[in-house]
Amino acid sequence: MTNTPDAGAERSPEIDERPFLEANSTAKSRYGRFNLAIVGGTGVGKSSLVNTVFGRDLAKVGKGLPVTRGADYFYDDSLGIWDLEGFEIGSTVTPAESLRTNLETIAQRPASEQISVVWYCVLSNSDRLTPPDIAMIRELDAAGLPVILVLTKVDWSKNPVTGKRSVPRDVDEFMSWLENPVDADGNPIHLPIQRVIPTSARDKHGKGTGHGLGELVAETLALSPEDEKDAFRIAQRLNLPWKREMARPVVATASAAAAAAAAVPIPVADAVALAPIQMTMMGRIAAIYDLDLTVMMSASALAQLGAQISGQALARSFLKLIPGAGSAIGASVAFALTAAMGEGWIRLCEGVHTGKIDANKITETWGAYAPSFTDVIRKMVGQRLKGK
Ligand SMILES: Nc1nc2c(ncn2[C@@H]2O[C@H](COP(=O)(O)OP(=O)(O)O)[C@@H](O)[C@H]2O)c(=O)[nH]1
Ligand SMILES: [Mg+2]
Repeated sequence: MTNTPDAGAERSPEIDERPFLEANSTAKSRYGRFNLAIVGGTGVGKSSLVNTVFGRDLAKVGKGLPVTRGADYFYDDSLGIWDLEGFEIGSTVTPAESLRTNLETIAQRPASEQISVVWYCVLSNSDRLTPPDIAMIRELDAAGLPVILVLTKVDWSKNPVTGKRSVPRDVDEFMSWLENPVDADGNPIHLPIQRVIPTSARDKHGKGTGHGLGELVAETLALSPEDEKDAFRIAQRLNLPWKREMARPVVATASAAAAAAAAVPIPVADAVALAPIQMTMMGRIAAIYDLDLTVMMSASALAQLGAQISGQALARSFLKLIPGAGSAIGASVAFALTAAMGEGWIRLCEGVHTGKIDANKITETWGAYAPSFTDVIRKMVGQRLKGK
């Protein structure tokens, strides 16, 4: 393994990237994959919705598996999409019968491919559900699947004074009908859906990020089985606070571990002793942000990054800030160093995740996050000195 020596360091620290890689793959397999089924006719906007919520076009970048007629499975590490066809022109079986057969086939697939939630997509400017729609929704319910009825391509209007967004009148009427569905004779219709959510994946000019999607992801999370919620939080790309909430405890755990490792103060020259703890933390956080850094960065780049963040030069510069710290890293400095590193790494991962930072430039960009460490350290040390 080669490292570029840090300026001012007597020897370049040897950082092992394996703890990062191991923690990353362990976290990935522990969180698993979230599987969504999406049903609806061609052109209703299914792909646009999936691409906006999950930030990727699985049909293009994922692996595909045409399982059976009318049921395609696209997947990557954290996300699986079952694309279930609505109607099939010229078919001898009804759409509901074909859907039931497909659901039976899916039930035979591995556990990692089982559907958690269904988005049943209907154009928002329809006036009601068709009998085949209703029959299909009943099939999904009979299979024990929670169904969100997603109204697509809503043409929102915005109140110029209040800025409040509202749906057109016809969509409003459709939504009222869905809340209390009745047939032409006024008899109630059994429609087993959990929620109706009006959405748009883009504005009418084909731009923007859409509306109603925050509610859609919140409801999808609420309906997901408990042990799949983290997988969904990871797979989706709209709600960053969810990811931050998952990442913070990882930082807390690593900081506590670093403090314990430095219970007997570590000489600065041995600051790399904390590196495995910090690399593990970084690997886990990268999994939460669904970043495949092992693909994006070479192992040596990863090791170099580790050297940058865990290196002696950095530890030494921190120690300079701390009056009377001497030349050894004690528990509280190790804690602060790791916590600050974790916060910086979270922000960096967010940047890559949202596309603001080029993944190929992480090693260079990281430096820009380092100054914020000194602020964090100063604050923490300030608190510690005050506490004495
Ligand atoms: N105005 C508007 N057009 C949309 C919206 N979502 C998708 N579209 C357009 O509708 C067409 C079909 O969308 P697509 O996602 O491919 O539908 P799919 O066949 O159900 O996967 C495309 O031309 C999209 O650009 C939306 O929310 N508003
Ligand atoms: Mg499509």
